[in-house]
Amino acid sequence: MSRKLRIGILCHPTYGGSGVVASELALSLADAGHDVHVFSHEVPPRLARSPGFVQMHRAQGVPYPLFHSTPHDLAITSAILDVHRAAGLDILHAHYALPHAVSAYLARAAARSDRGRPAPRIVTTLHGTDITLVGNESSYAPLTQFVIRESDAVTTVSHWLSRETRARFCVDGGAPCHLEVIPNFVDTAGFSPSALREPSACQRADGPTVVHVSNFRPVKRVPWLVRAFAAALKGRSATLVLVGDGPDQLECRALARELGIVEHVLFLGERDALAELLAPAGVFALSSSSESFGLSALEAMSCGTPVVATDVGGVSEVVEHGVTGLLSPANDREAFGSHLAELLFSPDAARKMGSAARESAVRRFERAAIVPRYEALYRRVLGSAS
Ligand code: GMT
Repeated sequence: MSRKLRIGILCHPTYGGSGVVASELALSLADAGHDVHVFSHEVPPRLARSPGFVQMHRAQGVPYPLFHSTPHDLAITSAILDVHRAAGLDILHAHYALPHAVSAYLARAAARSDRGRPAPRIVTTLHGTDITLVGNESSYAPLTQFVIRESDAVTTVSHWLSRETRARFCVDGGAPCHLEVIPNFVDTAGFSPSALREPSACQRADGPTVVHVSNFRPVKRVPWLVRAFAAALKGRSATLVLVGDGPDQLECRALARELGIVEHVLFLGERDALAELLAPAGVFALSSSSESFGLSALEAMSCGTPVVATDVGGVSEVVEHGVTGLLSPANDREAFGSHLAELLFSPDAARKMGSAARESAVRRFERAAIVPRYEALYRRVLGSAS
């Protein structure tokens, strides 16, 4: 039998996206019998709500007058070293290039100079804006490129993100980039059409519902979605259920008032009961200007809810146009609104696509099929000894 691994997972404690992938992976690896430690400056919400056998290291650092801001990434490096010296870590899995791949790189360098236990190997998973926005910013690009090349293995969550990474960071003839695509995954038992365990806002709402879940950052274009939804209504009864919070939330509230659709838009804020909100929804909407994968769309599909989305980034690797949802060009708000109306007001078509969406989530993105690919990658970078 293969020996159990000691794995450190570094992540942002985000409510969605990379924080969810990292937490679900940590919990799944612990279930498989590995020793798993999560390093972050807060407990990621998806981990917080689980009783799973994962050790959490909350590393925030200490403010000091000389520091412009508190360097929590250095505190994470120190916490990793502490665990490594006491118990040994085989793998450091950094989610989102900056700052985590840098923290992992420093910890590996320090562990090498310790000359005690073998230093851990680094696996970096790129999620999206760590390449397209943050990594592309000139103040961070050279460091992003360095850590990609210094990682023992790098994964991307979609083929699209792999191509973007190659085009931006692997073109100058330096050390080769070893990129592997491992798509995001979903727990299809938890996110299921029968997830409704308690009454949900989607059932109380007026008419069929469109659900959107995000952090309301500009890249998600929630105000654009509110406008598209208003156009789809045409005097009919339906509700847009907005889950999550972030910078554009106030603008969306003002816009709903301006467009005269306040009665048709619900703001639920951040919620843990996502499956319960997604399962009874008529449609899930993803209106981003860029999206490397679209994990929230996959969670909706797994609940049997069809998706209306913009055809950007890696979204078409998740949602199949005309089968599991409807895609439109990023700037075609009219088409997006028509797609919303088509699924909201033709329940038979929506149900058919919802069933296909569930089938696709189970067949292509089931957690039990994807997590072993990370385990196999860890063992590969550790060499045959493990
Ligand atoms: O890159 C981000 O915007 C943040 C990131 C996150 O940490 O929430 O989201 C990205 O990673 C998710 C998980 O892999 C993907 O499902 C999202 O598509 C991706 N977001 C973008 O590309 C905008």
